[in-house]
Amino acid sequence: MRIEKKQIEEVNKRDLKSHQDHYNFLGAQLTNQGHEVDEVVKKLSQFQVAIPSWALGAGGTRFARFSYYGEPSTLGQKLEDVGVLHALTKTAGAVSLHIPWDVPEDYKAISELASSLDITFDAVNSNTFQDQLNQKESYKYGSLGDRSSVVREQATAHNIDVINIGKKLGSKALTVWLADGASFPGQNNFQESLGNTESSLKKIYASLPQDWKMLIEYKPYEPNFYSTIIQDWGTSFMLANACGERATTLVDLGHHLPNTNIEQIVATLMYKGKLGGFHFNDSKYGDDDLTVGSIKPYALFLIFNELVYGMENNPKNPELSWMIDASHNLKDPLEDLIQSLDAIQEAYAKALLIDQKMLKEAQKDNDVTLCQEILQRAYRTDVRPLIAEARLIQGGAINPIKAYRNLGIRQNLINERGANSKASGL
Ligand code: LRH
Ligand code: MN
Repeated sequence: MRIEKKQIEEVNKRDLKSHQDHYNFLGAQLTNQGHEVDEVVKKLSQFQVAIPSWALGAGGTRFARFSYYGEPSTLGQKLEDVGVLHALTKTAGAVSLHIPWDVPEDYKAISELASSLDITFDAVNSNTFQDQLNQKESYKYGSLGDRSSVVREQATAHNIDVINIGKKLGSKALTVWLADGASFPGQNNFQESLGNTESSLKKIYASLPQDWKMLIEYKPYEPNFYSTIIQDWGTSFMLANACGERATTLVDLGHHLPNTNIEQIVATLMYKGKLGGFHFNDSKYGDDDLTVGSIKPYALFLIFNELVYGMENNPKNPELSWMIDASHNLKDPLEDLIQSLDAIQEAYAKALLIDQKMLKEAQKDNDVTLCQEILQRAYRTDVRPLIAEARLIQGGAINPIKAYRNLGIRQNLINERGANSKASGL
């Protein structure tokens, strides 16, 4: 399924006048406040987020999985769905593959399809948290950190295979997330597990092409429920430093214990030039993988405040990988991803409206009240006309959810693929 530009133009027609009124009104307001509105819109239009290939079908929990009809059952169909998201939002110009869930059968065909949809391949993800059919060694008790050198070698070899798959697709980054850990005290020797993990990561790093980066993702718990070897940003940061300059830390928003100050972690990693990228999602309790901005939109805004400051003041920090990592138990996966893309753009746009110079002044004067006023003036600005304009000037939809429904995309996918097609992934 492909969305043609003229289909979107048709849907936009009804909203064009009111959009222009809102945009002109907000533009005048922001210009009076000293903002370069065109600059903000340009930054929004250049901001591309990678869609996780494993989140284009219905997710599930250990209790149940309620299928969503017309799911993509091949990598080609997954790229088409990312193409639909990109055609409507113009901010989903990349996909992040998970191996072995998404090993291309025909690299040439997949690359041609991706470029015809104006999609690039962002980080590729290895998977040593599941056993594959006919796999020699099990990852039940660990992988890169396992006490058995045979298991570690198998897991290291898998990560190098993933790099080679990514190279054929033009990817420039490897994401390593390890489920490795223990569910009971005494099960593992912490130092032995950490040491094993460090030496395995170093071996993988040694195989990383010179123009690639390695993203080390941390997580406090699940599937292990007592300890996880790479449990927090500090452990990931330490391992990234042990590996080398192109090893960095990946922040998955759902991988933090309650009330963790994630924006401070972001600032700390950027200060040290070790922030590699994000897995955006939202959560109320654990790694809930909910729609971005659906639970804690202000926290996301504060994170983007640190990102905007860091992108301005930490030149040594590598270019960031912006990716979503979500799971859809109730919503149409494509609508859920559209809402996530919108929330990310909203947080970024609001953060771009923070008067950093005025904030610096107020901080210098310890004018705590004014500091909050400066942040919240930006946060309380309805930036939706800026995001719609950034989409519109690229041929996207003023209101993507409305366009998605008006164009009957889900029904078309069901007609094309049948109701019971099922996506690989989580
Ligand atoms: C682990 C994680 C990781 C992926 C997986 C799909 O919770 O966030 O990024 O490999 O989800
Ligand atoms: Mn993740």
